Amino acid sequence: MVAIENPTEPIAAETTTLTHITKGACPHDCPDTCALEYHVKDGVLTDVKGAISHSVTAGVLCTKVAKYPLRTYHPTRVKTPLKRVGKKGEGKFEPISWTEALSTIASNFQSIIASDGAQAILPYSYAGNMGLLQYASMDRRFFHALGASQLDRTICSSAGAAGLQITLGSRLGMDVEAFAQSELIILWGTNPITSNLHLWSRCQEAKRRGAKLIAIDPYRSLSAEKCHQWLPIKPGTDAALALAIMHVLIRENLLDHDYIASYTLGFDALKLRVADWTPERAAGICGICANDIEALAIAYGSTKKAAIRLNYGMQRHGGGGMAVRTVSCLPALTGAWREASGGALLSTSGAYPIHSAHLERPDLMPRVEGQLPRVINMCELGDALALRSAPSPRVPLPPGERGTTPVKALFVYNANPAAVAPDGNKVLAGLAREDLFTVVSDLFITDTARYADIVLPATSSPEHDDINRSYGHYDIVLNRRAIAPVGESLPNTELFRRLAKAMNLTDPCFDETDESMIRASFDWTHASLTGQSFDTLERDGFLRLNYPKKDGFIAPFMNGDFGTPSGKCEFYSETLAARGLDPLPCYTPPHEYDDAALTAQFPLALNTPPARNFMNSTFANIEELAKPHGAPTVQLHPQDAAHRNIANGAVVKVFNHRGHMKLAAKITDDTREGVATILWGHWRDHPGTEGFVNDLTSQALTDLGGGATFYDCRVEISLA
Ligand SMILES: Nc1nc2c(c(=O)[nH]1)N[C@H]1C(S)=C(S)[C@@H](COP(=O)(O)OP(=O)(O)OC[C@H]3O[C@@H](n4cnc5c(=O)[nH]c(N)nc54)[C@H](O)[C@@H]3O)O[C@H]1N2
Ligand SMILES: Nc1nc2c(c(=O)[nH]1)N[C@H]1C(S)=C(S)[C@@H](COP(=O)(O)OP(=O)(O)OC[C@H]3O[C@@H](n4cnc5c(=O)[nH]c(N)nc54)[C@H](O)[C@@H]3O)O[C@H]1N2
Ligand code: SF4
Ligand SMILES: [Mo]
Repeated sequence: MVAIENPTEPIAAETTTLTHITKGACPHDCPDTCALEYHVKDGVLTDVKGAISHSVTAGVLCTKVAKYPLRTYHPTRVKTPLKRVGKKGEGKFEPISWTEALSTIASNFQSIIASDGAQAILPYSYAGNMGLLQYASMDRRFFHALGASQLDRTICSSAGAAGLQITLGSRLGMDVEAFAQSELIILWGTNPITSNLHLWSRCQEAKRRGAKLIAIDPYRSLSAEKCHQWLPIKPGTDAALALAIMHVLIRENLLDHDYIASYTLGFDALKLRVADWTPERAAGICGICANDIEALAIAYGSTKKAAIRLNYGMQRHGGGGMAVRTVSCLPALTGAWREASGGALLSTSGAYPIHSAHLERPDLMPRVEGQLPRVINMCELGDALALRSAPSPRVPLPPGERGTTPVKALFVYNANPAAVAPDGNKVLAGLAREDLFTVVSDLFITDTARYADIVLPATSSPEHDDINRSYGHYDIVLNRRAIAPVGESLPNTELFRRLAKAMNLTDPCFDETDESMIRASFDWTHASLTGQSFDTLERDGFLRLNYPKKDGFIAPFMNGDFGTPSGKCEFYSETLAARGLDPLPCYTPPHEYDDAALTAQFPLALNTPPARNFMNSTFANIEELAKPHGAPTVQLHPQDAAHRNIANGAVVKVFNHRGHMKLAAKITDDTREGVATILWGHWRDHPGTEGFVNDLTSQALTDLGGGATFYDCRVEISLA
């Protein structure tokens, strides 16, 4: 028997053997933000299912979350606060009480503030949990009130977000469900079978209806393999390809002149810009033959129901911001935005009227001589911990003392920088500093937690309440706690509420409950929520925002409505011109390709996209998911392997001037010539390996948005 639990009541010890179902939201860093059902029997989470009534989820979950109880009840869950008793990195800890943990943190923070100022404290968090409360609420209030250094959270999407903002004026895009009706789908730098399952199911539906699917990717990913055509582009050259597509569209007059005249800015300048971007010119850069480029452009320009799913592959290069900007110009040329099943989708995260000023309280930040605390770009953590200042390119540091304050305390939550941050050797050297006081809140002893002075146990989503937006659809999804916290673990909100008390922070915002924050997370008076209420969200577990619709699907730009300064899709951007940047779409080569000496020494490009069974480094410690993936390998094209006398299965050393990794080679033409691919997500110290993927990657930043350049990375490979 199944009973629906009243989610607002406290969780009592179960006296019956009924299965209770509580509505949840997947908190992981995935565009799908599935609506979940937590199945609980006798107080124990027995199963997690996808909500059938939620149209995007449609009752289907990925393997990772379908096995969620394995993670929630994993024997290695951290169940109490811990203090370090071994050397940093050794991973030896002893349990302590919450009282001792909080007072140790408070006294260390207080003495660091007294000696070096609050900017010597650096919070480091990302999207281990994307619930609005667990991602950014009480934690931000706490660090703002302290006056700690600010963290620029750039590791994932800031380059693409900047590219979209310049061109479209917002982070909006196609409705994921409309892909099922598309006639042509271009998967451009994305592998949805791995990273966007509910988009892939719509692509399959479109394929069954006769749509053509094309993947543009240097690697024949699981998704590329199932497309009609795979175009193995050289990494980091997507903008050149897009410029040549525009050239052909204009030459062949495959344009929607009315859409261009009504809703775009700068067409004449764009026409001049792409005049010499012939397919032949782009072919020399992209490594795709001119005929294929021509055919792609003609196919693209021949239907309005042409959908581009662009994603992070193209962004993680020096020119990543401009690449996204250039690709996102395409649908305005052909008028594909007029159809719900045409257009482009990178992110929908800009759709939500989030009350972030209330949740995060940036007004609590103190000003010194009129200046807010410095900003440190998270991609530059290695440099920041090397006692040098790490100014953000977006927020220049004021000259003087404030810029050179060393980082003396690091507070990590929702993140695992020892594994995920670039230039890993520098990050580890920083984490190993004896004079760095490190706190890590996590569910597990991750690669980062091994370096912590204090580890704090965190809850998983069935153990706390939250409210979620999505970056892949237009729904709000509510998460209600279904079970009691495992051990002494706490939600991030409660952890920072208690820490604020321990540090004598008296602002009443530190007393606000999770329930009050959940209800205040969105501006319910905003046009996108007209006719909606918290009560309907509570009843159904999810609700869809109001945006203009066509054929039942959201079609955000069918009547223009761009969020740019001109209100148009800006082929020409005055904003870029004012910043001294190229105002028109252009091709910026990757940092490490442009460097002839580096390319000679390290002739291969390293591509490290995520593995299917993991979520970044999350889940890689769950045997049932890690085992089917197997040990990490470096995939190498047969030609590249032959040049180096490398046989399939041989142990090789992948190296550059930053670091190395030893692992087994897999010889395959799934990866294009000149590109070595490692599916990423394993933790450090995987048996049979030495070194680590992110010891090879660079702290260099993208052209726009100060983003990470993980895939802009030259290496050489030799037999180990
Ligand atoms: N299972 C699983 N799902 C995930 C994640 C995970 O770790 N595991 N991570 C989540 C997160 S944080 C994110 S940001 C998203 C990422 O989502 P996506 O960006 O869709 O990432 P991938 O699915 O790896 O697809 C990236 C593809 O880009 C290709 N690529 C690399 N360089 C280039 C290039 O220069 N040009 C082009 N055209 N392609 C290139 C890679 O070979 C790869 O196939 O996925 C999310 N979902
Ligand atoms: N080489 C290479 N490196 C990459 C990438 C790549 O493609 N290639 N991708 C990059 C991208 S796109 C991203 S987004 C980053 C991801 O980097 P991170 O956001 O650091 O992602 P995870 O590795 O999943 O680490 C999240 C951690 O948060 C913990 N966590 C989960 N929920 C909670 C909670 O409620 N409270 C607390 N306190 N902790 C919680 C999890 O257990 C996990 O250890 O990695 C980047 N690094
Ligand atoms: S990780 Fe993505 S696909 Fe899997 S349950 Fe969560 S939102 Fe859905
Ligand atoms: Mo990401």
